[in-house]
Amino acid sequence: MNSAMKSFAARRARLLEAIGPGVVLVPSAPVFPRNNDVEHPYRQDSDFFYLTGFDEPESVLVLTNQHPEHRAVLFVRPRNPEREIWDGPRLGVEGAVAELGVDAAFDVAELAEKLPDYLGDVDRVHVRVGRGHPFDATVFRALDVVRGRSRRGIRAPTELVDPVRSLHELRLRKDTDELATMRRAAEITRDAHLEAMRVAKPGRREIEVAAEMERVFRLGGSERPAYESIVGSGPNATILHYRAGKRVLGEGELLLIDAGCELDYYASDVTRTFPVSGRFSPEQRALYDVTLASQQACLDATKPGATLDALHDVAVDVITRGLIELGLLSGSVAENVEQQKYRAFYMHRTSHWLGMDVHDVGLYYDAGKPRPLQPGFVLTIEPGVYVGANADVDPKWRGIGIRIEDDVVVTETGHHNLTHDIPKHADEIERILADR
Ligand SMILES: [Mn+2]
Repeated sequence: MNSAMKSFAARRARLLEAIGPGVVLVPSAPVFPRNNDVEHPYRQDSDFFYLTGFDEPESVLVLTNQHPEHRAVLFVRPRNPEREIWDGPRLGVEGAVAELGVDAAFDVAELAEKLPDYLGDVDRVHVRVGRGHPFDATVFRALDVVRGRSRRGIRAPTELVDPVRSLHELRLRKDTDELATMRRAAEITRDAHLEAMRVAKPGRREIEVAAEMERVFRLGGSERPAYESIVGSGPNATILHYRAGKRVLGEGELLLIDAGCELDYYASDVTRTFPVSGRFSPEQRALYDVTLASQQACLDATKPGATLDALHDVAVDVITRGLIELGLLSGSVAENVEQQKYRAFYMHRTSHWLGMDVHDVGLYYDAGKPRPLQPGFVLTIEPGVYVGANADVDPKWRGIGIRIEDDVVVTETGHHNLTHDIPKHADEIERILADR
């Protein structure tokens, strides 16, 4: 086995050890039709890739502690010279064993027939159902086949267990190889944001800026953006899930860019906001500095033992104070926080897990309590301030949207900011924009 194969095999072994007696079933991502004869670009399911390193569709991984010979079994598309002319090479059944290091592989056409054999006399099946994946129906049918064998003395599974406490717990803690990939993803994303600052001048369209960034992603080795890039100019910056449209960047406006590349199945997720004409207006600068101060306060508080709820409270506190000082909110900090008045301007959470999925897997709460951060967790810190076009404030503040987002690894002693070298201080941004 080469080193990549070994690391995937080690993950499978760790998962089997974590679950105890039982079987894990993980299907590949479905293929999604886009329109007539066209499919959406295929992207393997993160759980499946995490355990196999295999990017072909129509595959299923079976991991078992309860089979006499097999631990890891893959069902895959068989070799097919005719189809491979159209769709490209397939690893095939023999290739899956040789290249992926599993104990056995079968034609996926045999899945319905063979799957029940792996579920007999097994109590617990770890599988994520209920998300509309066609594999759900295959699992349910297989369970029913096993139940039909009860008269032969074969026991059918009685528990379906969501893998969030086993597989997703492993994924939540990034190892050194994963962190190295995330560091490289962050570097490509840094280069793309710097390119955006160079090209985003009044007169360019949002979508052109997105295209320039995605060019940097691909030239840097990234397969794809980690999510649809958000490039929102002027009032579009206050629309949280705006994408990138044909709007032309206007003099004096801010541009909010939330974009990150995916590299080798790991995401980066970064937001920067800057003035397209090169200088912040006094109102833009005031709200920008409030947002940056809240982000810095959150970073300072990021260490083992802290919780995402506590970080969010820090962000809310700094933003609320700032907005009171500037006159967008009135009254005391305590009453604004308690009555959630800040939500008129800051309506989303401050952090999410980051990893193979941009909103990565892993529990946020355990037994009702926000879970303490541990070394190896990776999260975003992304406070923002958004003053809608109709906000009940002095009109000079309206239409300003700001978010600042970094990707942070929790370390033994504190944290490491993977995206620390993407400029975010207002003076530094203005210097860079003056040089273009
Ligand atoms: Mn994010």
